[in-house]
Amino acid sequence: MEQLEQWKEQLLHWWSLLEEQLRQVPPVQLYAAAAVLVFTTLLLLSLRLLKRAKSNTIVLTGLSGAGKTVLFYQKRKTKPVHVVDVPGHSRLRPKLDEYLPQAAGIVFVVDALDFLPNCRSASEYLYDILTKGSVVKKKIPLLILCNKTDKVTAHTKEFIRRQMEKEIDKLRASRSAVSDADITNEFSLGVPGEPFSFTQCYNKVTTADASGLTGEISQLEQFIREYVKP
Ligand SMILES: Nc1nc2c(ncn2[C@@H]2O[C@H](COP(=O)(O)OP(=O)(O)OP(=O)(O)O)[C@@H](O)[C@H]2O)c(=O)[nH]1
Ligand SMILES: [Mg+2]
Repeated sequence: MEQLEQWKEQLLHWWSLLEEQLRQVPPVQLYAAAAVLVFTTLLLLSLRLLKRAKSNTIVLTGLSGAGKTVLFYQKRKTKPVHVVDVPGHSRLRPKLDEYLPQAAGIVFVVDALDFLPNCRSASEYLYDILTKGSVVKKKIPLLILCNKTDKVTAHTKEFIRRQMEKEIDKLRASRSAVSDADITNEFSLGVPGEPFSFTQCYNKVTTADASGLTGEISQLEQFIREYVKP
């Protein structure tokens, strides 16, 4: 109780000091300071709103040659959704980080025809995406889109999913061994001691089929409908 009184006294003392100080400052300066304060608050608020409003972007990623650009043009023929096509070449991959903050969903395009020789590098790229802070924190849903299913020799999405889970499981072991020096993977994947499965991810990971060539993209459309509010 006594302490509370002491605090009150101290506070009143500071207040009177402040008042005295303020009286010495010309009023114009006070108004200017208040205006700057209000202006910055408004600016920050509007920036925040703008960021949220822009979150209707679907980001297409995947290795070079997976068929992203063909899918991109197929998608453009239908409903107006903001889709960005990030080239798979490793030198252009940093572009992805620019779009992720606005992404409502990520579509990871896989070449289902030429899958096996590319399985490792595709899994590595996917691993990097799934451990990014911007993806994990916002739980951005990711669709593994197995493209080129117009060809009979294309692998099924179940096969591709299983192979990529196995590959990521191996990567997880090798990456965590060097993780102290490696800062690019901000988060770890899966449950330690358990075989990796996409169901263990913080964000929802699903699989689907498509053919950019024949325009069979109904499962892609469904994913977009689910996560992009018109
Ligand atoms: N059979 C078949 N071929 C396809 C399909 N989609 C794309 N292709 C072919 O695959 C090749 C690569 O397609 P792109 O769309 O350029 O690949 P990308 O993913 O944009 O590649 P980058 O821009 O280098 O990252 C082209 O020769 C396409 O004709 C498909 O659905 N079926
Ligand atoms: Mg392309």
